[in-house]
Amino acid sequence: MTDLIARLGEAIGASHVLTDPHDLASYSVDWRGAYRGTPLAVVRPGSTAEVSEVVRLAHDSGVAIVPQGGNTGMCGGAVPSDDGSQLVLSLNRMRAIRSLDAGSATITAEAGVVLQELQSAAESVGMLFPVSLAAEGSCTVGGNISTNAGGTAVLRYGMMRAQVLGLEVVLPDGRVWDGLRSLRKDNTGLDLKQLFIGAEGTLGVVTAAVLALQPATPSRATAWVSLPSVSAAASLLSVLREHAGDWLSTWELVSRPALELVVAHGVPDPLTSEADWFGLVELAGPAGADVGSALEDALGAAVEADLVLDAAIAGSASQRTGLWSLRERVSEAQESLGPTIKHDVSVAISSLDDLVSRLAPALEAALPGVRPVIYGHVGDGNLHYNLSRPASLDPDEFLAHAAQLSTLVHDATVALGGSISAEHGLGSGKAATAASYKSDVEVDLMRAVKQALDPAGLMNPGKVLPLQ
Ligand code: FAD
Ligand code: 2HG
Ligand code: ZN
Repeated sequence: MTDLIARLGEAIGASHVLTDPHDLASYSVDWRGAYRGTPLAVVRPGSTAEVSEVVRLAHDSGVAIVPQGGNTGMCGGAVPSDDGSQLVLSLNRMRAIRSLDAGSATITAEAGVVLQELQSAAESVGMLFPVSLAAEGSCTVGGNISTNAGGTAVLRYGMMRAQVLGLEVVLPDGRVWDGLRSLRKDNTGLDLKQLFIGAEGTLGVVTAAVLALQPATPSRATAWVSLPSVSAAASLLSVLREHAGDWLSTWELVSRPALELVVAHGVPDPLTSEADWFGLVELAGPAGADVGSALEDALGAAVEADLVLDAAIAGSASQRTGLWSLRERVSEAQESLGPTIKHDVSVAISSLDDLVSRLAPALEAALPGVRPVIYGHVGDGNLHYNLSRPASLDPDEFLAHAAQLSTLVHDATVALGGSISAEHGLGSGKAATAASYKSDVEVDLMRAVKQALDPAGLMNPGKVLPLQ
């Protein structure tokens, strides 16, 4: 291995091949501290040619590679194994915006560009890059593509997959596939880029992408609402769509326990409602669009129909930021309670109420006092059904129940025709679980694709598909 490290140093510069345990620390653990590994080394190539050379050298030595972007993933996908045998390939030096074409509404960005930098680049030419999530100050284009990230504007713009027009990928043997096309229409055979989107680095390293931009939406109207039930939240979606049409860009749900956590972290709640459910609505339109009136009309109709109990509409940019914090800071606030058993499930919007009402008694019976902290992207049928520990248990005692509790959540979701991973992917944490719910045919197809692209099994092994 000393030989490989030396050759990697010759290829990309010794200062970009990290082996000192102190330098490896932040690349070896995910942001929650839930997944830990020990890399052989961390390599930080600065160009596609360097990524290609690193992957080729590793391939020729039979060494596995774990691509890493902002390391904000939820399922351990960017964390190496703990046996010191895998190279972490960080994309954080590949941060160039290669081109920006406002006329064609496209941007070509390298994989290490941070999502917020991409959004700012789009804004600089009066356009919008619509994928938005609370980790946007750290997560990267390559990570967003590789996890097919969702976020808070999916109901209007779709997930990351919907934004990708073209990709550049370094294949597991080091060859470069230049698929950086910016075409809206291209029916010349298989749409190969789709294989790499959501593949979590198991089929190759994404080095750059052509992404579609949208018209800017400078007119915004934002409200925080309280609701009588989850079924009201689902019905409200139709009312919002009736009144706002395509201006509806966000409809997010927050349960009372989730709200209480954020409020305890200092974010003020503008409502004094005793309700069990709350939500964030945002309409966004072009300059001059009367989104404010549309929001007031929609909420008026929702109050009439007993779907909304109370509402606070942001009157300024700072109030808007405050309302967004009530939703976006839940994840961080829940972390302060200690280990969380996370679930990222989706069902049809009409089944959300059923899911929540089935699970509450089942979880309480399995572990009395367990605390569901439910929130998520209700407009997409996607809930983060996260569990915090009962006061009576210490963290290890609580985590000993993880498998049993997660099986209850996942079984109920699948029984309703849902998915056990709506937007976070599988990583190492959920690979085996997902395979257990898929048919043999589906798992065989996934293995066949992996075998075709990565016959040596060196690209992020054990992620997405469990090792055989
Ligand atoms: P990483 O964590 O570094 O990697 C994720 C996976 O992609 C790994 O398997 C890794 O190997 C692979 N990968 C990374 N870069 C490449 C590349 N260039 N080529 C090939 N493979 C690569 N996610 C959502 O979908 N919606 C949300 O609303 C959301 N909110 C979040 C809020 C918070 C506070 C946090 C911390 C995370 C949130 N996430 C959310 C999860 C996370 O931000 C996303 O999964 C994000 O897309 C990961 O990007 P990253 O650059 O951090 O990737
Ligand atoms: C969100 O929607 C993220 O806030 C994070 O997807 C969810 O931390 C989580 O479980
Ligand atoms: Zn989410």
